[in-house]
Amino acid sequence: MKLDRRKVVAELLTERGALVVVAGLGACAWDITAAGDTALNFPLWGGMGAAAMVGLGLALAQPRRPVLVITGDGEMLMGMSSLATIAVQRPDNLSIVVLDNEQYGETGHQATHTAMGAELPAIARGCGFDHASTITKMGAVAELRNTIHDRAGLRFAAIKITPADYPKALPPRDGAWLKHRMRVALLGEQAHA
Ligand SMILES: Cc1ncc(C[n+]2csc(CCOP(=O)(O)OP(=O)(O)O)c2C)c(N)n1
Ligand SMILES: [Mg+2]
Repeated sequence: MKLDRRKVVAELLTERGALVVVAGLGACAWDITAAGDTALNFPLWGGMGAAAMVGLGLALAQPRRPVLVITGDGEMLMGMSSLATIAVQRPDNLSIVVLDNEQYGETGHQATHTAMGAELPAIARGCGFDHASTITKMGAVAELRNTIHDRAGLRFAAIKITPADYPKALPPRDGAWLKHRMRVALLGEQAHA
């Protein structure tokens, strides 16, 4: 079954506590903002292909916090080689979730390679991820949310979603401001040093 992206993200971000969230550009950034903008959100406004690597940096810098990257299939395909680097670093507090609508939804619903046989979880597994799955049920999303918080190892999941568009929930737009907001939330006074 294909799931609803806003319900999936709301479930993943339930009682999120210390969870740090990076969102890939476009719809994923609007999704995490619709679930509630906080200082521990880092929505990318550009940098297509960079979301997983931003997540890796945060996970290595903040090893006691769970870090979750939520991105699109198009964005992940563009940054695919980052999966190899992440699997080599193997932070146990990082989870990468792809909201896979098999399209470049934001730019007009052009089909991506996941519509034509490319399997991102198989690619993640091939890079060395211990946990990589395809999710098609909300129950599995709830289980995934719990494992993310347990920091139970590096994991990858592709969640199959419908291609529905939602009204944009726009996060703050200034990247430097967003970065500083998160640094203050994570580091307190040290953020000014
Ligand atoms: C380098 C670069 N190429 C292309 C774009 C245009 N662009 C913005 S969002 C997007 C599609 C993203 O698709 P996906 O990650 O699958 O997210 P969806 O909208 O389907 O949820 C594209 C092609 C861009 N912003 N930057
Ligand atoms: Mg997509």
